[in-house]
Amino acid sequence: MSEKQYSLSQLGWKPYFNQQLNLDELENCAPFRVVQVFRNRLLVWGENVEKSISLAEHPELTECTVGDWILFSQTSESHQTDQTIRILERASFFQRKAPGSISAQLIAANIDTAFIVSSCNQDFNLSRIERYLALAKEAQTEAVLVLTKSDLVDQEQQYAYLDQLNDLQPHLMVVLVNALDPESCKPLLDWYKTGQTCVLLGSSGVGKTTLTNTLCATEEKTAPIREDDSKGRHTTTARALFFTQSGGLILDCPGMRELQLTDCEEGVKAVFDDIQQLALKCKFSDCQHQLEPKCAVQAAIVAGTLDERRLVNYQKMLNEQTRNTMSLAESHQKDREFGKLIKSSQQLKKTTRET
Ligand SMILES: Nc1nc2c(ncn2[C@@H]2O[C@H](COP(=O)(O)OP(=O)(O)OP(=O)(O)O)[C@@H](O)[C@H]2O)c(=O)[nH]1
Ligand SMILES: [Mg+2]
Ligand SMILES: [Zn+2]
Repeated sequence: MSEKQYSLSQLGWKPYFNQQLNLDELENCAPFRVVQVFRNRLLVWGENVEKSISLAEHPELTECTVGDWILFSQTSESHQTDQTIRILERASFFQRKAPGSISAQLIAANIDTAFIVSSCNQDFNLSRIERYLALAKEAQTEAVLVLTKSDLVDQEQQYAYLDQLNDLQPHLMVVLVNALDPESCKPLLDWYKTGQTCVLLGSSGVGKTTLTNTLCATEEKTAPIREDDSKGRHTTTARALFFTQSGGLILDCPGMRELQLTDCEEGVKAVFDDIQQLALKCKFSDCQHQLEPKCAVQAAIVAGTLDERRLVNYQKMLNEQTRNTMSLAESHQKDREFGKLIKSSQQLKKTTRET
């Protein structure tokens, strides 16, 4: 445990969390925010204090993700013997299907703004951007698109990227930056007021850590959580929260090679609201927008007002999230049935022994 200089509100504490505490808890407990998750421990920050929590001693906290608030009882002055009361209900959370598994993986919790980072080069991909936007919509979190490496393209190319994003979503907030230049990143600090938490989401190499370093106070460099990858590049391997110069918090994440959606129906539908609206005008209420007559969606594609790529991506994302959500629900059901089976066989053994 070490002393630090931050208040709960600087750490993102809000009335939403305070309301979850009863009078006794308000008096005798202390909330701590998860700043970093390691294999066997959590780094947490509380009022003017930082501490490391062993997951072996607190297995109930294995489910925690960065940004979570944990309530501990304060049984001693030194905070050494604190008991976990509970993980507080999340105001928002980001999740995806864990790569190589059917389970969901929590990416971050209690986020105010999502910075979707893409660079002005071959990484720029509208379908991928739509994927991140759906994630942010599902979490009911404000999304800002950050286009990095603006210094590597000329103005004409910059406008071409901006035009594509404007066509994608006319009111999408877009900030073009050279992540290495503090002056160019200044507009981003507007989203980092004290008590606000932003997450950086995007593929590997787009400049999330560079942005973090530029936006943070100099002593908050993110170097310790970066490793050399096979190509000798530094790549982020763990999610962590940092204070920025303007007093807000920023969560740097490892680049996502695969962002498979799960439990994200509302998010996907919100990102493709234009298609949803068109579908209301199709002749058949269950129109698949393929070869059906009087399909308003296909008519919009023919008229050039809807990009066919968008329809393809919409259907792909919707099917994917339905499939992933169902496999997860099925696996939970199987777990429950297996649990019941074990319980009833134990019961049977007990009754057989007793009789
Ligand atoms: N010229 C230029 N280079 C940039 C910019 N942003 C990032 N870079 C460079 O791009 C490389 C990758 O940047 P990182 O910040 O490590 O990328 P990342 O998104 O954190 O990558 P992962 O940790 O692997 O997810 C580094 O060499 C940066 O110096 C930019 O705006 N302009
Ligand atoms: Mg990084
Ligand atoms: Zn249709």
